[in-house]
Order: sequence, then C-alpha cells, then structure tokens
Amino acid sequence: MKITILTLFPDMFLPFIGESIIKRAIDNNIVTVELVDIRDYSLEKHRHVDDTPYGGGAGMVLKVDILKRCLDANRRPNSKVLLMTPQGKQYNQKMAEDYSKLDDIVIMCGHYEGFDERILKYVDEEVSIGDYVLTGGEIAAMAVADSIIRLLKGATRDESHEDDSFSTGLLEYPQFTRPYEFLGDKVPDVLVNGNHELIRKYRLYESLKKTYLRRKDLLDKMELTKEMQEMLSQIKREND
Ligand code: 6GU
Repeated sequence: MKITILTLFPDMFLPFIGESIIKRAIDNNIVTVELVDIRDYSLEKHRHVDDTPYGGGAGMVLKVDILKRCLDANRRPNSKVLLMTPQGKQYNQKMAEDYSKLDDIVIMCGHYEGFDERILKYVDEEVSIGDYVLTGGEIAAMAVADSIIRLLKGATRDESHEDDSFSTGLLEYPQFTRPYEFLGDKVPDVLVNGNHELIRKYRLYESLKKTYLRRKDLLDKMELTKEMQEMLSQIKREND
C-alpha cells in the first residue's frame, strides 16, 4: 500500500514513521509513506499558501489552486483521496478495515482556519476523527494512517484482528500478565487454570460487561448470539 500525505508540516510525521510498528511496516515494504509539503506547490515568491476569506472574518483560508496543483501532482488514477476536516464523516474501525484493502490512499491535511470549499469537488471523502477541533489535520491523518497500517498483512505479529475492540463490536476484555499478585490484587483464577473454554467464556462475559457499562450504544447496533444474550441478562441482573 502507498499512503501519500499532503501537509504544510511534513516534519510532524517524522516521529510517527520513525518508531515501532509503523517504522517496521515501512522497512518491510508493507507500506510506503510519502510526505508532500503543500508549500512546494505555491507559485508565490514567499511561498504563501493561504489568503483572507471572501466576505471577511478572522483567519486565513488555504487556496484551492495550490491544493489542487499539489493533489494532481501526487495522486494516481486509482488513489482514494481523503480530506481531513472536523466537518467530515466520523472515522471508525469499519472505515479503517475498508481503507486497509486499498492500494493507494492520499490524505490531505488542512490547517489554520480551513480551506477553500471548492477543493471538495476533487476529494473522495471528508474524514473527521471526532467532535473536537484540532489546529490541523496532521494528528487526525496520523490516527487514520496508523489504524490502517496496523491492519496490513505482516504489520503485526498477531495477524488476527478478530478480538480488537470495535471489530467484534465489543470493547476488549481485560488482560493481565505477571506478577500474579500486585499490591493485593490477584489475576482472576480462570486465566491461571488453563481451561480454554472457561477462558473464552470469561473473556466474552467481561467484554460484554465492559461494553454494557461504558458503551451501551455499541450493543444496540449488534446482533447478539444466544450465548451473548444469556450473559447480557446476567450482567443486567448484576449491574442494574
Ligand atoms: Cl480531521 N481536523 C481538525 N482540524 N480537527 C479535527 C479533525 C480533523 N477531526 C477532529 N477534529
């Protein structure tokens, strides 16, 4: 997969591509991340990329001609072009899974107050990472790129992402490692006893419980198996 990031601040991505799973995925040619400085596509002597808004008001607006020139020079015919903006569709794990199947993604990051609306005609999707405002799309683009790259084959040791929070539709079950006892808190016995069926049931129950207590909205969207429905009844009896 190739991910091309169009940004005014390419250096913000250097620690992101230089560490851990993302670095290894790049080193192993599982993904190529290209950073493009939008400013290189300004034709002005002082490399300005923004201008005052028509109609007045505070702040500056990224110029559509520069953004379009940058996009055209760095996209392929098969690129999926994402524009990071708080006005976009709220990003989720399903979108990460869909994007992880593509060969070529271009992510355009806005900055400052916004961009000339006429750029929307040339992008495929507007994406937000949540209902809060960042100073620019860079951190949002990293969140999107990270969530895609970790799903690519070979990027992580654990190839099955079946138990990831949100791909099952549930929050993840709790995990423990040594020491067995920490400041009086012991690891649940079921995890120590080695009965895999009991461990599976325990984890499913705990996933359901955490989701019921914290994110009821996720449960409302799910189809529950008979086993899950029975567990949920018990959870409701014990927690309501
Ligand atoms: Cl994609 N951009 C900005 N500037 N703020 C955001 C966002 C994106 N997603 C959530 N907040």
